[in-house]
Amino acid sequence: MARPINLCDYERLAPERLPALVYDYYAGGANDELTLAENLQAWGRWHLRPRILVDVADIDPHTTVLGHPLAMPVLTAPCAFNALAHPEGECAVARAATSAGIIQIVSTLSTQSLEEVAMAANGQRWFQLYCYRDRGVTRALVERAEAAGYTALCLTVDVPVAGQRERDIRNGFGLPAGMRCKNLTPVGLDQIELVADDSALQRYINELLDRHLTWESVAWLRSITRLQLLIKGILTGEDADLAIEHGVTGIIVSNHGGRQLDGVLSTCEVLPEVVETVAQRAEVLVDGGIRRGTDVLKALALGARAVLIGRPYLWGLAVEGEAGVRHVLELLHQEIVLAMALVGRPVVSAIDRTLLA
Ligand code: FNR
Ligand code: LAC
Repeated sequence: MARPINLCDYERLAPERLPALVYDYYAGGANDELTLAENLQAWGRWHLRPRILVDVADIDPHTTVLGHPLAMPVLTAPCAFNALAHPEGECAVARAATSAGIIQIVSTLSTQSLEEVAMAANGQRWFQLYCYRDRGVTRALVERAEAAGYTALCLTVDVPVAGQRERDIRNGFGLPAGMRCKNLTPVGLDQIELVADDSALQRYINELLDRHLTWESVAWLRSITRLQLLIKGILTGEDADLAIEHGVTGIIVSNHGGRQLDGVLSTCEVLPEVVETVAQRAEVLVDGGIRRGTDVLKALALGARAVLIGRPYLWGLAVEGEAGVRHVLELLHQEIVLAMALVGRPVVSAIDRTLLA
């Protein structure tokens, strides 16, 4: 294929660059992958209402999220094990996100340590937190993220137990020899060794992450850090309400890219309910199936402050390392600018519900 010209082109190229085990881990979802497919299709069900004869000579896709400037309303989602795509892993993503002027959210399960990623580029970054059963382990991760200059914590709440990812079970997914979850090296929990006919990641999550996690845990987390706190994985108005009661300033509507509970609604369909309940008391972000500039505009029109992209940057990383991630972000930027021009909304604040039919 010639040079990719959109995000899906990168996805089509990725299988040539990745072992099947890695491709399936990145691409796959839980069980029948119904929600995975829904996430992609749901954005296409909304249609745009363009305004005409608006001066679109200058298009400005800048915005802020929780007070942090963003060159466009996009962040990179926390995805585990970026080194499976390219040896420069999370550090390459850090450099690409910084040059694009956006925020990188670094996974607890990164293959380079949170300190190494922080040293790789001077942009803004947030830390995605998985709570280990051992609260001492969790607290140490939070303290390290603070010390390394991360400006917010995203607590992921949709993995009390691991989803059933059948591709990973069939493939026997785990990390190759020598690859570690470096953030956990100090406590000796950094290995996810291959096991035949089972997902070593599923075992790891089920053994080590805290399935007792409740709102009390959120209160505890709120009490041990001054960092801004977001919850990632909210899918109902009821839970959005509780999150705000617990001092959360950002809510990420997410179904983990269809990798946890198969059969939940697409995030596009859930977003309006959450936005309505939140009623401006917190900022709402969304991820899942965003592949086009018009998808980003639709998410904003439905009330999201910004979106996260997951798999598209992993495909860029797999195909061309840092340059691939940069290109993915440039392509999305160009598509956002073009879409804003064609719908006659030259600034982000002009994108509202009247854009959609
Ligand atoms: C993820 N996701 C994820 N989320 C999280 O909070 N911590 C993590 O470590 C991971 N790891 C991870 C690995 C891989 C390979 C994927 C594809 C996803 C979920 C991720 O942050 C995000 O919610 C989805 O990827 C968004 O959907 P799209 O953009 O991939 O469709
Ligand atoms: C995943 C976990 C690690 O989605 O969040 O693979």
